[in-house]
Order: sequence, then structure tokens, then C-alpha cells
Amino acid sequence: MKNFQDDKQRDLSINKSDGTNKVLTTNQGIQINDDNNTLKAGERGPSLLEDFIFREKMTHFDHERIPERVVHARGSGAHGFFEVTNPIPELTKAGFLQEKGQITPVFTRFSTVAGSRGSTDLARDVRGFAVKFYTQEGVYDLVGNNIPVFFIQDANKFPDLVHAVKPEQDNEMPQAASAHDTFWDFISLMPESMHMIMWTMSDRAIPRSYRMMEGFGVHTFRLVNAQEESVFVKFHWKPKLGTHAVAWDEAQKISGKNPDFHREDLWEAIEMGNFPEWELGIQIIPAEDEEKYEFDLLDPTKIVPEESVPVTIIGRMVLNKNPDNFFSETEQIAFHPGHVVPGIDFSNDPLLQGRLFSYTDTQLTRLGGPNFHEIPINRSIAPVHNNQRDGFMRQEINKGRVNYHPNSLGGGCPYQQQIANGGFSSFNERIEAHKVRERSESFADHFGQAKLFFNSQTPEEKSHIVKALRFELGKVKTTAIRVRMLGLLSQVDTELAEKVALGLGATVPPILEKPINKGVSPETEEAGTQEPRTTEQSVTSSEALSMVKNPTNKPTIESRKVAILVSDGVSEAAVQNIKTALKKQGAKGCVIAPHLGSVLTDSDGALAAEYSFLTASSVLFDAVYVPHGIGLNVIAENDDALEYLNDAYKHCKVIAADGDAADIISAAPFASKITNDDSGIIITNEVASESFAQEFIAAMAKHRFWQREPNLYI
Ligand code: HDE
Repeated sequence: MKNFQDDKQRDLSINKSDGTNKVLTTNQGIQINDDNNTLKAGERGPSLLEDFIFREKMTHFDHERIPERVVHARGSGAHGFFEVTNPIPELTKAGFLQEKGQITPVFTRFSTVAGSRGSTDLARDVRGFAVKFYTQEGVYDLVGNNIPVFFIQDANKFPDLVHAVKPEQDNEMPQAASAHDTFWDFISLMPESMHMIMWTMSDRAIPRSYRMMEGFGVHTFRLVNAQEESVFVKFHWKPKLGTHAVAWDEAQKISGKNPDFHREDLWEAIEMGNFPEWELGIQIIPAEDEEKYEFDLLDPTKIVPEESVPVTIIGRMVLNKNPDNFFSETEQIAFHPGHVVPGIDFSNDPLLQGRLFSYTDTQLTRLGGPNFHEIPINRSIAPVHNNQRDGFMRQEINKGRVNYHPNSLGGGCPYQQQIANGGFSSFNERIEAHKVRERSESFADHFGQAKLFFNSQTPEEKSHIVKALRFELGKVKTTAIRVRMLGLLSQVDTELAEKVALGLGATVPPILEKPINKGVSPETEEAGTQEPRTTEQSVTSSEALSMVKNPTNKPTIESRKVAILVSDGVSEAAVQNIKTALKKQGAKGCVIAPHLGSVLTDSDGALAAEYSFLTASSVLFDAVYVPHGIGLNVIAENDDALEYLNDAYKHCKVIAADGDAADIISAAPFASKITNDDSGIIITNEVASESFAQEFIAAMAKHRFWQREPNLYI
């Protein structure tokens, strides 16, 4: 079987270095004797310009930073592999999809969109999901997001969208947040964004982990087979651990307690051998079905419901190695939707078409010139030969006289490849058209799929969308923007608009006859805008759109973390019982005590504390367990400890207690709110009972008990 898994690591190893047992040198290889002092005229005298060692060190340091990505600046990545489980040679000639078991190395980077490089992981935002496949036929990049649609239909609006969402230009606030006037001003004038807004206001925008997100190629792409026949496809990544979120209040607290929450989670999971895994699926749409749907396949604000076209799984991706160096790998990696291999091609989606220009262009500034393909992480493992030459930081030493084609002096080399032998050819699509600056009429339905998304949510999920909108629009200071948004929301769902309006203390305006995106007043009518409409959808509800009902979710607690609160006198048997049961399921119990070091157990043993109540926090765990022996007063008298329980309850997590610790739950401030049917609160008088551990695990596998929250939809 073709297994190229190690090819990229072998390729990268050429550039790796390690200073262990090595002498300190300058960049010119001169061995350094004193790295602590500059060269001076006398021990108390001025420094000398001659000090080349100091100048070299300081100059390099002065230039360590490069511009961050203009969007998706904050991210984390890892190496891994892609394995074909269901080859599709009948659909594509792409070499890496031909045989079952075939393995291709990958590097995947996840990101937020709006925040700067040092911003929090838990911002309410879309997540980037970009995969670089190092195939034997060259680099293929699948540069997707964790949401299958986008805000805008045409690439020309992207700079406007990004300006609007980024911190405002006068005061550079707020960081990594869409909850401000300029973003909602823009959105309120762009009805085409309403489907995407439903997704970004849902819990999809606050994932529990990168490992628990779906990924989507968003645009419709083409696959092309050896006979030059083509089908349309949509790409889907389905996470092995299911699709899960945190609560919004929790997300905001995590942002303070550990802004690296997702980064750390990915890193730790890989270090611990819990390799994140996704299945890659495609929705296959035959060329003759291009115009079959009530939406346009080229419109990136639309999905193809899985009820209309099911997802066919073709492979799996496993991330199994952390980078050796964040800057060299994760920061310098350069993705581009235009990096395709023979057998994969583009559709005419006007957003995708614009992206095909932007991604190389942006690297010229970010990575400093046209040779970024030579940076080790970007380097193809397929041979590269062409007549491109020179430019900043050129690494390759091209031999011979010839740097042009055609040539006779070089025997015509490098020579062109025939299509039949792997030369790339674009799909031979027939196009007969006028040159126009227009939006297709088939793109005009801005509300139909926003409704489909909203109607596919559970009551708890709908409630979260209302609360998210109340939060976001509540941060908007300009009343007119809020009102315009209520008008747009009312076209998605009147009840939704009314419930948001209630939170804003506002009234939903009547639906405007004048479409909102035609400028603020009739006098400012703009060219190139469209009358938005709502089209009846053939699919009216889809489980795949809900995170709670999502078919990817399986009952597992693999790699989840539990806070075990302890103090002197804690039952060692109780702690070990839960720790062992969790470990068996691939989860981890973390001991948290009033102080670091260790506590004395009831059997005079010492139990080491991983964290103190102060250095960790409930929001960093998936559940909280209070074992027998930890006194009521330890919790009641320690605000930090009490917060573990209060937050776990508020964020709808499992709370468990056994033996005398059960009293702690009955004395907790939320005790009176606990309902009989809340299976997320697990209490027993027994100590170290096996059935208690099993009940605890089964409850955790349900992830969250959202029904605990006040629900606006029941
Ligand atoms: Fe991007 N996008 N984008 N984007 N995008 C960038 O490229 C752009 C869009 C996505 O981890 C930039 O190297 C335009 C959709 C990801 O390095 C830039 C348009 C989707 C990443 C750029 C879009 C994406 C980027 C910034 C509309 C999902 C991070 C730095 C026409 C399918 C990749 C860079 C990484 C990054 C342009 C819209 C995904 C400026 C012009 C839709 C995951 O080139």
C-alpha cells in the first residue's frame, strides 16, 4: 500500500537543528566566548560599534516579528496524515485518492478569524480549518472553515466585511469580537449574511475544542476524472469526538482564565497520544444537477442539505505530531485555495474566484516575497522545477544557463508534462457570456436557508441564538443599527426577532418595502445590489445543522477533563475509583486542592495536587466531582472552591458527589433550582461505588444539560 506518511517529516528534517551539546556561535559560525557582556571601552565605559557579536544578535532580534495574517491571525496547527478509506478514481484522477489505505502527510491549522495573533481562543467567531496535503503530485490545500457558509457572496465585499468586524479604526476596540457597531452596521445592510449570522450566533462559534468541530470547504468544487468528466462536490470534515460547544458565559471566563484553551487542548491531546481524528466526506452533485436546486450551487451563502445529498465518507485525517517550532511551522505555513492537484478544480463561485487571487498576494507582504514556497513547511515533496528565478531570500541554486522556455540550450527542459501523464489541465467548461458586473438572480434568496438553519435547532439551541443576539446587539450603541437588525431577523423568524427585541427593549419594525441593502436612505441607492427574497426550501429541517442532534455525536468522554476537588481527609478510595473509571474511558481526573503540594487522605496517604483552587477554574473542566471526606466548610469558606460548583451548574455540566460530600450539593446556592429530571447532578451516599462511577461517565457523555438554563423557547 502507498504510505507516504513520513515523506514530509523526512523533508523537514533537512532544516532541523538542535543545540544540545553544541557550542554557541554567531550566524557566521564564529564560536562565542562571552554572551553576557557587550564590548566596551573599559569595564565602565561606552559600548563599541565594533562589537559584531552584539550587533548581529540585536539586529536579528529587532526583526523577529513578521506581519500577522490579515485575517485568521490567531491559530494553532499540527502534523498528521490522511488515509483513503473509500477511493474515488471514478470521480477524480487526484493521485492521493486512488487506493484504499493510501496515506498522505498533512499539516492542519485551526484559527479564529477576527482577533490578533495574541487574542483569546474563545472569541465568538468562525474557526478556520485549513489542511495542507503534501501529495506526490504537489501540494493540495483544503482551506475551509467550521461553518459551511459565508457572510458574503462576492469577493469584492471581503475587505469591507473584515474592516467592519476588526477593531474599529478610531480606537482599535474591541479585540476579537464582533459585538460592536461597525460589524452590525455592515451586517444590517447586507441581508445576504443572514444565513451565516444564524450560524455565528449559534454555539458553533464557541467550540469546546478544535477536535470537536466539523470542517467545511464551503464553496462548491469540482472533481475531474481521467476521462475529463466532472462532478460538483462539497467537502466535509466530521470529527470523531462529535461536535460540541461551551456556554457563552463560560467562553468569556475561559478567555480570562486561559486564553490558550484551544491551543493547549490540541497540543496536550497530541502529546498524550489522544490523536484528533476526522473523517473526510464529500457531497457529490452530478454535473447535470447543477440547476436542480432552489438555491445556486455557486452561492457560498447556501448549503446543500444532507437530506438532499448525503455525505459520502472517503477518508480520515489523524493529527499525531505537534510542530517542533511554532513560528517556523504554524506561523509560516501559507495556505491557498488555488493550490490544487490534477483532478480537483474550482467552480465559478464568485467568492472562491476572488480567493484565488488573494492568498498568494497576501503572502508577499506577510512572508516577505515570492519565495515563500521554499520555506520548509510550505515546500512540496513532489519535485519542483521551473524558470521562476531570484527574489528575496531565494534558497534554491538553479544551475546552468537556461531560465526560459522554450529553449534549445537546455534541451527544452524543464519540459511540459502531457495531461495523460499528470500535467494539470483546467476543466474544459464551456462558457458563453457577456462581461458584466452583476449578481445572478439565483443568488437573491437571503432568508430561505437562514430559516432552515433556525428551524433545525433544538429549543435550547434557539434560545442560545436569541441570547447571543441580545448580547451582540446589546453592545451596539447606535439604536438605528439594532432596529435594522431586528427588521432583518424578523424575515428569518418573527418569534426570534421579537425575543431579541425584548432583550433590547426595542420593537421589531415592520418589514421594509425598500430592501435594506440599498443604502441608508432612498437617495443613496447603490448600484449592484439586489432585492432580497425568501425562497421556500425543499428541506425544512436538517439534523446535521443542530449540534445537539448532530449525527456526528457519539456518547464518548474520551479526552475530557474532570476537576476533582480535594482537601485533607479526602477519601482516597473515592478519588481512585473515579480516576480509574475515567482513565478507562480515555478521560482524565485532575486533583485540585486548597494549595499545591499534596493533601493527606483518610488512609494517611498523600494525594498530589495538580492545581490549587486558585490556579485552575471550573470553566477549564468538563465536569466537577466532590469526593467523600472533603468537608462542607472547605467549599463553603473558600470562594474559589465554591465557584467550581456554581460555574459547573451555570454552564450545565455534570456535578457529582459521593458519601458525605453529597451534603455539599444540597447546601450549594443553586440547590433549590435542581429539578428531579436533571440527570447531570449525580449524588450517592455510598463511597467509591462502581455504579456511581458509571452513572457519572454516562452523564458526561451527554456533554451538557442545557435544559437547566431558562429556555426562551418553551
Ligand atoms: Fe480566507 N483568507 N478569504 N476564507 N481564509 C486568509 O490568507 C480571503 C474565506 C480561510 O490557517 C488570508 O494566508 C478572501 C472563506 C482560512 O493560514 C487571506 C475571502 C473561507 C484562512 C484570505 C476569504 C476562508 C484564511 C489571510 C473572500 C472558508 C487561514 C492570511 C473572497 C472556505 C489559513 C492568509 C491559515 C486566510 C482571503 C473568505 C478560509 C487574506 C479574499 C469563504 C481557514 O488571503
